[in-house]
Amino acid sequence: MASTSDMNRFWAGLIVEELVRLGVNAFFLSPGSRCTPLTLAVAEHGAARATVHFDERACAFAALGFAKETGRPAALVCTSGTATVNYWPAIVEAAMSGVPLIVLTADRPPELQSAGANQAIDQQGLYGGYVRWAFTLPCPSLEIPSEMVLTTVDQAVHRAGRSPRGPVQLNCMFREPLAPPPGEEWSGIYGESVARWKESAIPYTRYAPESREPAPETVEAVADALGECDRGIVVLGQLPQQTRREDVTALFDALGWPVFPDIASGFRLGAAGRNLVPYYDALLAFETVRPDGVLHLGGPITSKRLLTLLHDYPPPHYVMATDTPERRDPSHRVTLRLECAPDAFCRALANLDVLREAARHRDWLVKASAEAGERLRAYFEAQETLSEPLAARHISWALPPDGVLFLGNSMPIRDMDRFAVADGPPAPGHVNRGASGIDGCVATAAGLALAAEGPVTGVLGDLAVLHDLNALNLLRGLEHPFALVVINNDGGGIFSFLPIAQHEHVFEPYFATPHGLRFEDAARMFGLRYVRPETPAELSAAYGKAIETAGATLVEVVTGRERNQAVHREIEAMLQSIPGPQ
Ligand SMILES: Cc1ncc(C[n+]2csc(CCOP(=O)(O)OP(=O)(O)O)c2C)c(N)n1
Ligand SMILES: [Mg+2]
Repeated sequence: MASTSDMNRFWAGLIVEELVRLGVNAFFLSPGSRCTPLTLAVAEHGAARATVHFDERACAFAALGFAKETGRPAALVCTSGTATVNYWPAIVEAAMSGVPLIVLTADRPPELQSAGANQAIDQQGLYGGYVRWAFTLPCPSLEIPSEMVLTTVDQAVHRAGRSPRGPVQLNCMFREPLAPPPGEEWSGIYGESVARWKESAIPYTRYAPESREPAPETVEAVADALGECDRGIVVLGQLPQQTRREDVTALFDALGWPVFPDIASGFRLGAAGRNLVPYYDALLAFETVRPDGVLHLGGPITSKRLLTLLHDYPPPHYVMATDTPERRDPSHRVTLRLECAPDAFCRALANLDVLREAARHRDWLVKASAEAGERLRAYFEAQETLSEPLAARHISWALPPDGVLFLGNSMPIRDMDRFAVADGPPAPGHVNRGASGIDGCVATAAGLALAAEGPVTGVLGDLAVLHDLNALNLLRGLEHPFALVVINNDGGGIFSFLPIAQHEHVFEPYFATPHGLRFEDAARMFGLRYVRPETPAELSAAYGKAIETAGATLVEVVTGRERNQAVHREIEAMLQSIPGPQ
């Protein structure tokens, strides 16, 4: 007879080993008792890589960041009760931005459900429509064939990784005793079929990869639609991590249309390519920009102005190719939709020679964007005080060549999108734009850093950092340099740009929410280096040093919300006078 703790150990071992065989070897765990069998299985697995953080909310965001950077699912392990609910925000973000996660929630056995047992909540279906699949594994038992555990893990990883990618929940019930008694010999594994699996090194059920190629007739339909356009544009949203950049660039060249690259596309920073229009946002007021055709590749775009333009002037042809089936069309403008890998689509379309060049339109856009870049360069060079656009500009220029960037929601992503240099080093701009929360940003950046091969820069607002303060703990002991640039404008600077800013009686206390805090003591508490530059030259030196020194540095850039608004207005006015097309 196998003991309960033996069976717990057996099933947890099957789960972890099968995950590792499927390439899911990064585990993010939080301490707790009910998950003991899973925690032990991870801790004792030679190929499992464990990150432990006490706060499940931040731990889940770290897993999200890790999965973003690697393109592979990361696994989460937590105990039962409210611990599981703390995963919610990251699960929502992962679902909405298509990031695969395997969420292992430990649960109490059926006899302790709805019976007033301690730390027992209803965890089945907890995450509702935000998981691609949810399954409750019953308490480990010899009555149940153990290969069921393996096919469950195989199915979970398949559902997390197939389109639409996202999180899955395996709710794992365990009965006490959870840990083996000290000194107890483990009887090994049970079941003939599983013994065969144990001898091999491959997953029990292998799923054949799904096709990511678009159907040829659909590509022809796209070519027909786009062939009718005189003023087409390519809009580049966030592209999947595994996208082959050269295929996308080959399409730009073949198509000859102007390309508007979002900051998250991987083409905005280090924007090399003859058709790229990095400063398109500054040019959207010109009538000539109203496109009659849009080819949108990848995820959503940050530019509010571009969204408004496409809403106000519906293009007759709007083709969107992304690797999810979801409707990503808030203005309801898409006329032809392809679910496929954007690079596969680019390869297929580049081979069809039926597209009409939009040369005049493009040439002006490319020229005007270069003019905008020149004006921004001159403007920022003359600045002697720190500002938020200047910080974005500076970091985009000083990023290390192999660097990874994470941008917090609110102003950091917007400022980088609009003001970053185009001819600096290329870097993928990671963002949490699925649900655009200001939560979990430090942890997401930490997760990226745990996966990245080189230095990581996070640019975050002060409220975002305060919201996720305990995630600073995840930055301790990082191997590579990590620069956490905190733009401290004493509250939510973005709200100054909204009409509510005119309502003085409520604005400061209810919206801007100033706190008067500085981050030096927080950095000290978590053992991070700290620096607070006062001038552009000091920022340059401080960031340069931070990004070259192993471990984390918190770089606090103190700005003011009022001045920030004034700087934005000044830049706006300067860019508005760019001459239109002749
Ligand atoms: C979890 C969450 N709560 C609230 C919001 C609403 N919100 C959007 S921006 C913002 C202010 C962010 O302030 P900060 O991080 O300092 O950035 P800043 O606006 O100053 O650039 C808030 C509260 C949100 N997006 N997510
Ligand atoms: Mg702020």
